[in-house]
Amino acid sequence: MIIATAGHVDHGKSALLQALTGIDPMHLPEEKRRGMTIDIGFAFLPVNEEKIIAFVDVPGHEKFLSNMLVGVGGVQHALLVIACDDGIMPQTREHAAILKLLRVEQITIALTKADRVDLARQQALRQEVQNWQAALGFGQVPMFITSAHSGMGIHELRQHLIALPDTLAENAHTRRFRLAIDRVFHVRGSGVVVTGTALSGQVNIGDMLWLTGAEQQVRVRDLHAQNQPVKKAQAGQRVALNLVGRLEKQDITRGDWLLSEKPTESISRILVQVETVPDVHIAFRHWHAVHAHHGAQHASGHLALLQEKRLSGDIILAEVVLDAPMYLAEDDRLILRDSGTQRIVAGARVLSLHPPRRGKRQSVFLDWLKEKALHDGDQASLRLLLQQGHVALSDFAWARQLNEAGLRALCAMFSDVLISGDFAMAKERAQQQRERILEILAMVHRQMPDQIGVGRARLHRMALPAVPEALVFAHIEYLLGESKIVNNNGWLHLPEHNIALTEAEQALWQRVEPFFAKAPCWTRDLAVALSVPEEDMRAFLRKAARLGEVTAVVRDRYYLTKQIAELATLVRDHGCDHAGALRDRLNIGRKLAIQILEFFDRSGFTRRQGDKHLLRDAELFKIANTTAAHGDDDGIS
Ligand SMILES: Nc1nc2c(ncn2[C@@H]2O[C@H](COP(=O)(O)OP(=O)(O)O)[C@@H](O)[C@H]2O)c(=O)[nH]1
Ligand SMILES: [Mg+2]
Repeated sequence: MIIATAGHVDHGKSALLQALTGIDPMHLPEEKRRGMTIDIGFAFLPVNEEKIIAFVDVPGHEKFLSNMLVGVGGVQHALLVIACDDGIMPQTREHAAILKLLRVEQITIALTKADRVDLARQQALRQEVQNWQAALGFGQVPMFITSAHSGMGIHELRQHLIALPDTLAENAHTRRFRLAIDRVFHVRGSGVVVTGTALSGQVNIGDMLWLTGAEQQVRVRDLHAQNQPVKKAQAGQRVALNLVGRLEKQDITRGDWLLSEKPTESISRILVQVETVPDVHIAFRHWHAVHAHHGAQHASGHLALLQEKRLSGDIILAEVVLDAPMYLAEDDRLILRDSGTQRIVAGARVLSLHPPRRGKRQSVFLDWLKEKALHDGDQASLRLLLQQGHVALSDFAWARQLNEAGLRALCAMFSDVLISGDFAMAKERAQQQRERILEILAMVHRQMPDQIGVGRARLHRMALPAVPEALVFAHIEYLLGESKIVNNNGWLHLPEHNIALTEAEQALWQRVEPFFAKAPCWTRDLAVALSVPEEDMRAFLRKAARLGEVTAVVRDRYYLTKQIAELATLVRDHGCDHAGALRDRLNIGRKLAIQILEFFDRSGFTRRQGDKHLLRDAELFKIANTTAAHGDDDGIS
């Protein structure tokens, strides 16, 4: 557990920590000389074998507000310090606002320097502070009257802090590891050591992590948590990591992050809910130049308001456009400072890492975003995304920093959701999409009654072009399994759309098939050779084509469909992608080689570029297995 101090300068934060722990958190020579906290400091309180409380001491002086923000980033508890003689001062208000905006809900208030005032003043201040904090909406806040000099209240306060529950334990098992680096050292014999607050997940010796800034993979050689050597550290602890990589101390700075893995994209635009507190004077405007603080990191940027008037319930939706990437997850809290005055203007809760390119100010989207603002947690986030359509689970899990176990547990709570590979979608929507596939197939059959059906890639494009292919293919598999559709050599059709050869046609097929052994056949040649009227042969071959037995490379010139698959293999695997190569390989005429390649172009298997026919959809014409794909067959019958 980590507890950060907060409060106005000189109100006795550092002295209180020293009284509680016996450790002076001020470590810089300049701090000792000036008697004032400048940077964050640390003190540890061992409670028992398992439990050590880490204290982060922050500076109260307004000049060092950035350091204060680093200190309170990612902590669960705060100890707000107010001196009995001074009472509530500007940084008392500012720090309390920050804790509120960062959602540090569990706070304890210490009224310090009680030895300097009389009992009446202590009680009056207690009442004043009670009213003030209640107005801020902190709820039940335990309050202690203390003196670091006389020792008054120190024992009681210490016992209270020791008994505080650790709220991050579950998070350690369901989230990915994230640590905000606030200090970097070079340790002789060990190399680079970084320290920081672990926001989520857990880390073990030997783990590989992604180091932002230096942009490289690093290995954890050694670990300390709460100032003790450990094999494993987790969320809610102060962690020191000895890192192995191609790096020097100067490659790392405060504000860099250690992440479970390399982010797939860099985030510099986010949608947020702007949050305010009654105590802070807010005067932000559209495109307000701001400084955004998150963890130990900060970046400049602008606040773009998404609507003219505030939505009901005082929800303010905005886009934060950052000048440098930040490493954010949904529901993370940012503190926004005015770039000019440096004062806090607001907090921002991350609603989405992916602002849509268009339509983000349209009411449909704003209504959706507002709904998102009204709820939090993984379940609501997934539910709202499912409302919009399919969800790529890997992206979703990253945005919420869920690990595999966390994602699995979450998905298990959704009984009405279909999971297919990386995608999730509401079963109801999946059902609609499957019905759409069946409708499109029926339409195809109506429009092209002499075609056996369509290949699955084409069916995807016709029925649900905006849905990922993998998801549509999964629908098709499902429908095949339910016998709602039939697969004939890769051609998909409805069961009732069945065309079979008559007995006479089957007999004719026995005589026709051997002619294909050496070469493709023209309709007329087969008609002559077998003494069948040419029109009858043409009709017969078209029917055989619909059944998937033969395929025309040009009108009236057929290959066996399995021969086409072999030709496709030559192009796919042996690079016979120009007419000369194919001609030489097969020892055929140049004209036929061109016909074949042009057929492949039309099918969508290849794409012509100059003399070459480059592979476009390598999966086509793999008809060995039952759900093989077929390309477009336009223009040939
Ligand atoms: N009389 C009295 N003085 C205190 C007490 N706690 C702190 N001080 C003094 O107040 C000054 C500021 O204390 P410090 O802990 O540095 O305040 P911080 O800026 O909030 O960390 C120092 O001179 C302390 O000696 C206390 O309980 N009683
Ligand atoms: Mg101090």
